[in-house]
Amino acid sequence: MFASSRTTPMQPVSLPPRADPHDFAGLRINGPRLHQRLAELATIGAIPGGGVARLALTDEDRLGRDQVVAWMRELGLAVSIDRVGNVIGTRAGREDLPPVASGSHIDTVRTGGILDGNLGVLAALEVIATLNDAGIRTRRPLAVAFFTNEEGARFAPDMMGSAVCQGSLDLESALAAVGIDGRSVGEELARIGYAGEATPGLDAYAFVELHIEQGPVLDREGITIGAVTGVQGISWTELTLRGVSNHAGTTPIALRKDAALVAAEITVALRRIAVELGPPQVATVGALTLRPNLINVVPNHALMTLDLRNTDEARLQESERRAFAAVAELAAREGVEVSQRSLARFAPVEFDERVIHRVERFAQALGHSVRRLPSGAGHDAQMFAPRCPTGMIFVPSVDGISHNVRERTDPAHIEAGADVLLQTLLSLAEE
Ligand code: HGY
Ligand code: MN
Ligand code: MN
Repeated sequence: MFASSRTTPMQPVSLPPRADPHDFAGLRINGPRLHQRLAELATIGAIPGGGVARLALTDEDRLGRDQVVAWMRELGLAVSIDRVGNVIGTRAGREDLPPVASGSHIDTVRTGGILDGNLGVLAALEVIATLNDAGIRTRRPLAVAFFTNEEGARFAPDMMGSAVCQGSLDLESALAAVGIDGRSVGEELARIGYAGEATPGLDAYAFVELHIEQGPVLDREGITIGAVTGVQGISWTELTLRGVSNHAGTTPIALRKDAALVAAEITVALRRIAVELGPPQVATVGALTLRPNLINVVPNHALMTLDLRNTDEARLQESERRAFAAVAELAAREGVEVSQRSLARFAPVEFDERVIHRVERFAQALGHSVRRLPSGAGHDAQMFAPRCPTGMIFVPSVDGISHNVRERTDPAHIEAGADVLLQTLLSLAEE
């Protein structure tokens, strides 16, 4: 029995005795139904190459939301939409207790694969469908959620909806966030009809999320299930560089204040810092726009983003210190002004040993290879970890590819992950 993480220290416990009335060990999800739903959702916002583009709160996201809400209702879930657009479908338990929750996100990056986030939501719905088919009513309610703007690609920060849901981001700041196209979250929620009335919040007994690894580890080692130990820290910063636009032909090098040069040198400096600090440190300049962006004009303006991550908070801070020092020095050397704005900052998160252990045990009981590993990507689960026993289940990404239309996972691995999710949620929901 998990006492709320707020009251008792978390000690690893052995698995509780399996609760009858049903022996769930033989229960399995319906693989073809899960693949069918994944394929149907993938038609919404489909882009060439087999991926999807459903940036948060776009019309494509609205259509995806409508489809998943329709599936939630078909499965008999009570659907609530909160003021930041999080959608939670709840299945009643035998008793009115804090629910066991699962889910993920259905918004994607612009070059998204069909599994990132979507797998976690649709596998959780497949768990519900499997319990409906088997006529099983769990002791605790089950809640399946998709959270607004997990990706953060249009509006920062990422994991926005789950952060508001779990109280680590205030609602007004989220609604006021302005996206890369100048529209606010609040405006876009209203425009697509997902400015719900429910107050954001979910007091879960436990939270478990199934997700693709999005990295190379499981695929390279030939392992089917990842028992995720936690999520690395994330630091997102926006830089605005201001130089002087000038004629590309007449302006001597010594007289230039070239914003593009400084942006390029910052990009190189970030790679140097990541290599100096060594794995798992990563550093990325993902977005860079120059103005006036013309062949014969020295750029006077660069807008760029820095994404720094590490599993260790102290080393993440060291990477930030080195990066910001390099930015200041390179800008000063070129006579370019720089201003910076934090877009997101999440410390590393550790998941609950009891949930990690349970994922391992069920993976083994189902005959799947399993190993522990941290998550390089951010996830909605990290917002639940400080509030309730939380864990994640990974399945391999072929060649470690993600945020890329070529994102793929072996169908058998998808089914294995969903079966481990089924067993893990069931065991928690009978406590
Ligand atoms: O950026 C991330 O790690 C996640 O995909 N939002
Ligand atoms: Mn994701
Ligand atoms: Mn993602």
